[in-house]
Amino acid sequence: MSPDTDFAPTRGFTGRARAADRDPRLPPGQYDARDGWPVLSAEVTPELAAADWTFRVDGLVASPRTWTWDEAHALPASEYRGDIHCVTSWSKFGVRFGGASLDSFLAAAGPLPGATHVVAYSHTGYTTNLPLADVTGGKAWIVWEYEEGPLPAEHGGPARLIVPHLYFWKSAKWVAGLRLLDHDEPGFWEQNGYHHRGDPWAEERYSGD
Ligand SMILES: Nc1nc2c(c(=O)[nH]1)N[C@H]1C(S)=C(S)[C@@H](COP(=O)(O)O)O[C@H]1N2
Ligand SMILES: [Mo]
Repeated sequence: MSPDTDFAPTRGFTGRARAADRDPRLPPGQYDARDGWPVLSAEVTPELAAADWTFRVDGLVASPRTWTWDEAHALPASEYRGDIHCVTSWSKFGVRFGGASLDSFLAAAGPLPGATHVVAYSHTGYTTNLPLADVTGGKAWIVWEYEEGPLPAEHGGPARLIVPHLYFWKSAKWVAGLRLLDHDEPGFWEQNGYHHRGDPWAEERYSGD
């Protein structure tokens, strides 16, 4: 029996007790996955060698560009240390991802003034939409390292997008590119009922939340 169910019926302080015990890093409705890292893919893990991986930025940009593995690694190194949250309700605290800031790629391509949204797409065909403001200003990365090693293939290696302040379905694995648009265009999960933005602190899980 959990401590909550032990005293909840008699004391009626359930909500308050839970709030006090709760790790402040945990958004509402989430649990701590601790050592586990669930694999969540609507797709089969592709056989994608680093040498064949490319990342493109196009759409509403001054100069559309494609980076190879080596070219991407020549950008200033940048890492994310912090938490991640999946809409299926697991969160992981204090993980490290290494790669390059998405800002470095975007600066080279030069977003045009009309660009408001992006669609991130994968080498496998997965898509997800994001407001441009959610992937600029140090909030998004293209990463190829997890902790101190290479990003495992089932978690998106050789390289994936991470946008850790939003639910993790926005973090396209095996990322192939980013298209800048002047409108919002729902991606794979968003067409299937997920929220367009996906802020875990606001519990934006499904469209209408
Ligand atoms: N290309 C691709 N990226 C994807 C997915 C996918 O099916 N294909 N699943 C998304 C979902 S729903 C989640 S929660 C995370 C899961 O990442 P993980 O498998 O590394 O935990 O990847 C996201 N990125
Ligand atoms: Mo997910």
